[in-house]
Amino acid sequence: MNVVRREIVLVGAPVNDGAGQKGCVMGPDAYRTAGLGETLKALGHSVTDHGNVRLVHPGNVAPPNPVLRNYETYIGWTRALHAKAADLGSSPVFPIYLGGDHSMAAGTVSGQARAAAAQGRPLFVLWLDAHSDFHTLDSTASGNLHGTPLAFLCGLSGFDDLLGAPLEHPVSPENVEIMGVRSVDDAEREMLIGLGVGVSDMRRIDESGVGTLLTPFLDRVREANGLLHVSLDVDFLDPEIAPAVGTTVPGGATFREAHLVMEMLHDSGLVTSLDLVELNPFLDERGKTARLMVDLTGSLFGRRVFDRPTRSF
Ligand code: 4U7
Ligand code: MN
Ligand code: MN
Ligand code: MN
Repeated sequence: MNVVRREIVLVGAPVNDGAGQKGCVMGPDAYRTAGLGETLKALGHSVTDHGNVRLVHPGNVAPPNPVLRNYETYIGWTRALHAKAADLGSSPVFPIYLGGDHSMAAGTVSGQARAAAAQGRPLFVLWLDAHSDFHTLDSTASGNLHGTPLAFLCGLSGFDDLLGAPLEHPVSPENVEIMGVRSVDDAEREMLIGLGVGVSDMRRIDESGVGTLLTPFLDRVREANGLLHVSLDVDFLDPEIAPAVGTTVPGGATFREAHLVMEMLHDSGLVTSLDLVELNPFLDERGKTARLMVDLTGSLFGRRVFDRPTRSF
């Protein structure tokens, strides 16, 4: 098989407190149970499971906005995952962060961005999600912190508590592409437009096709010699095929659209780290969503029907 053998490291991030509904804490073990490691090994990769990262509680920090829920654990997880990701990002391994709700990406992506900067390479981020997760700590109305990580990562202000200092290596908003969006709050929309974040909403996907929208972004990553982090929120997928998520929005990516994204990402050879987030196994139907997420990861790591044409004419 024509796959580049990767050294994959699995990192559990049992982050639960950023979402409104409990249950993402079980995500890492659901991926292990669904055979993520075995699937990747069967594709010819080496897989090491580093177990779960542990939360280090930061002590008392007053939330800047009374609506915020579980602010201190957001800080604790961000710091712990930032340190882990900065470490893994400086070695040749491919980390897969098993969530956990999407607030964990504040740590994983900022750590990968630090490691990228140390190599003098820009980090690009592909955010596959029904939502844009672009609230600041001021603008969020729900107070659910899984709606804020991308704003933090792009360097918006007000997040200095997370790492205890201003973010040193923000991701350039122009290097972010959000795909699959169909639920954006007004405050987020203004900030996304103001900063020039790339957004391919579901309507654009319907009109142009997901492949046509993904190609120019991948070309830019390649031209910039960038590293590419993919953050895959379960709710990117249509809830009919992926019910195990607390924040379902109808009209999501189909089975084939999602696989095509993963297959194109594989063929690009550009992806260097991955988050699998927002799986809530408590809401799943006999492991259906966990298995789909594992299969999608398989496509990202080279699974295909044919690895060469069946004939030459
Ligand atoms: B997820 C929301 F209001 N925007 O802020 C909010 F619609 O990581 C949803 O993408 C956030 O699942 C969803 O609570 C965060 C809401
Ligand atoms: Mn999300
Ligand atoms: Mn979402
Ligand atoms: Mn969600």
